[in-house]
Amino acid sequence: MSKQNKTLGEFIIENQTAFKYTTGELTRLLNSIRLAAKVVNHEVNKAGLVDIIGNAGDVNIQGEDQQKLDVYANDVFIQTLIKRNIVCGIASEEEDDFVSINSQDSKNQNKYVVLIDPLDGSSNIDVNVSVGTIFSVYRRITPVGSPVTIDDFLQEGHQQVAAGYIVYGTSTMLVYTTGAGVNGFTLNPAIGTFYLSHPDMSFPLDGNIYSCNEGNYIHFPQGIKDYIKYCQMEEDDRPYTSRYIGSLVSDFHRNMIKGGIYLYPKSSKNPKGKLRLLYECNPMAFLAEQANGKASDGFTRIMDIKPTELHERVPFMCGSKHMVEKAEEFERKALK
Ligand code: AHM
Ligand code: MG
Repeated sequence: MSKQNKTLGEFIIENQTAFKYTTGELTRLLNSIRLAAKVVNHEVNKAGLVDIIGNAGDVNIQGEDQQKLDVYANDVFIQTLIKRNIVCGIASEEEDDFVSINSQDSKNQNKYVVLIDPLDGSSNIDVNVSVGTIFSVYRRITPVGSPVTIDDFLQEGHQQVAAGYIVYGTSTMLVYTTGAGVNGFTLNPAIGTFYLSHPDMSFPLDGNIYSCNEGNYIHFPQGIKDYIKYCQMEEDDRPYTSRYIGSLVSDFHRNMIKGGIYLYPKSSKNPKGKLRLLYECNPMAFLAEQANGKASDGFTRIMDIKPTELHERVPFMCGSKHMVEKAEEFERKALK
């Protein structure tokens, strides 16, 4: 069988021995995420057909309206992981606090915690634009068998053991890393199987796409404004082209394939940035670095930031290495 014909299930099993802490637990965890992704994909795909779009009426901890599919995706991922008894804790963008999980015998022996954004970019759902799921996995640091604590979730990004995303796009893909490169799998919806379609994904070192919400330009820090002007300048291989879907997973996915940079800087509107460190930026940073790219807050490597709260926000830039380095250079220059 050629490498491209491999299914995600086969790939996970074949690669579990390469993972240094292997006990089969991470394999079961990834298989559960694969299953939940298929269930959510089914629902996302019929969003235009049934009366499921629109606000659920709840407001989450960040003061944003939740949409029905956000709630649905949250339930599917959390319930799938809880019922299979493979994690000891879950934190989600849609939950104010982390969930501590007890196994049937009430002594949870599981080692992993999962942090998840069940449906990112959900403001795009009702206009039929791609959305995504982002996940991040850590080994707990508190003793196995005891209830998880906030410390198990507030770990630096470089401690991640796995991270990935699902993009519900023109085709649905699951892309993940366990620290040995990045591989992408495309769902064949007819038979409900993910196939390895994008082995060893890698950001080109340079690119010509910049992705940011330029509507916020006036509120950006000077260094970011200068970098955007640099992208637009007629010189060498520039001007670059601007592409912004407003759906992090989709913008990241395109930039990884074509070469580009995604920026969500801090601004006077969002003084700490908008994106969440633990379940948006860290997993994307892990994937970026594993794919020869780079992720930072403009000054510091994202995966070196010490988290202080579950729903913490950070400025974020991520993508082709040379492009991120250039944007950092402008940020530093503007401070002098
Ligand atoms: P969400 O978690 O509320 O969906 O917000 C995250 C999304 C990202 O997917 C996207 O890149 C960004 O917010 C878009 O924000 P904006 O509309 O301010 O440009
Ligand atoms: Mg989100």
